Amino acid sequence: MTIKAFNIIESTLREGEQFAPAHFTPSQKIAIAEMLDEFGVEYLELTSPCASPQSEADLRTVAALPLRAKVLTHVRCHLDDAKVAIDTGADGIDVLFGTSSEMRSFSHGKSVDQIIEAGTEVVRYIQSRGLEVRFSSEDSFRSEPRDLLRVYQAIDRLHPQRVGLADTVGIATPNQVFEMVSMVRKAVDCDIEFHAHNDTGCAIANAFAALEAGATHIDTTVLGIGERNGIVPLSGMIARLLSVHPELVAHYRLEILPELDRMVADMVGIDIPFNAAITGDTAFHHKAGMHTNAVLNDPSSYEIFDPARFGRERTVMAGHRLTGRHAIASRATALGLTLTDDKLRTLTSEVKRRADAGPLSNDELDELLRGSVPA
Ligand code: HCA
Ligand code: CU
Repeated sequence: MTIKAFNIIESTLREGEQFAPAHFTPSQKIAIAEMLDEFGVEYLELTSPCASPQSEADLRTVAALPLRAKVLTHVRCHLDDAKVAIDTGADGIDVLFGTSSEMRSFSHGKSVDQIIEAGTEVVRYIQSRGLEVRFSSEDSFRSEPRDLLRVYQAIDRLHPQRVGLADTVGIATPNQVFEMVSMVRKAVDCDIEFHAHNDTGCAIANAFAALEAGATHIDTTVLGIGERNGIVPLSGMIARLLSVHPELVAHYRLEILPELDRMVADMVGIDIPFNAAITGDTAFHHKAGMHTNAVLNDPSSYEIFDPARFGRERTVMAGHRLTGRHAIASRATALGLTLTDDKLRTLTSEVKRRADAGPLSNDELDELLRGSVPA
């Protein structure tokens, strides 16, 4: 199925709060909500107001901000929780019920019929109060497909905005996600949300497979922060889509992704991971001679995105033993030096020889290049 349109449910303020070192202050939550809104996400999901008094206060504060994004909160599928959430100012409520045998035996001990009964009661209540509602099954990929379908179809008859599938333990493969979402797509009329954990590094691939199978909403967090090693990172999901369906992400303010990732990394006290798509430190760094030569000729040889789209710059490293003549020539030109071909070859060999003991700093390289040309 071609991906037509999709919505981001940005859960840094809910799943992201479940990241081990995360503890957002009220003003940090406001800053995150505002920057995500500026970026253009369609939804913000916030921690349950039942979690703590400050969580409820923060939900009310964020819900009252003049944002374009809709504000959701996330609660257990209990009427008591839904009642607390209903008049916080949130636009919608995401409810969650465990359907796997693991959850049914070790967590809440309910049968499929009881899940349907409780889900129906809560969904109807939220609808009667005029809010958007989503019903999600926790641990969907260790649930019996038969049970899942029964639950989703019963809930779909109530016409909620969405049902959600959650790979809570990060066990699913892209093919499994594709199959499961395709099956649900055929069984329900409402929209489908997908939530992917990253325990095996498949979160982005799984979310993409879900979209290809007809999911309409994807959960992300900034940097992918969340329970254990987190979920789908916003920048990575954008990169995945941008590379194949640029029209689907053209309306987002892509250039603020580096600032967004940096801000949240600082708040939770981590670095932006080196391998983060788009925002990782080395995402637009080129090193080996073969790469630098080609990139200096035409950046698209080794870059699928123009770094300028994200306010970033390409860097070509030259002072190391994997360097090549083009990288050295380019640095020389930047210094205003003109080198003959012979000189360039000798200098490149010299850099490689010296750099066998360790990379040259920029100053060391520049000194070597300047020294090679008579003043
Ligand atoms: C959890 C809940 C959840 C919920 C996902 C959803 C999960 O912390 O266990 O509501 O879609 O991963 O199942 O984050
Ligand atoms: Cu989760």
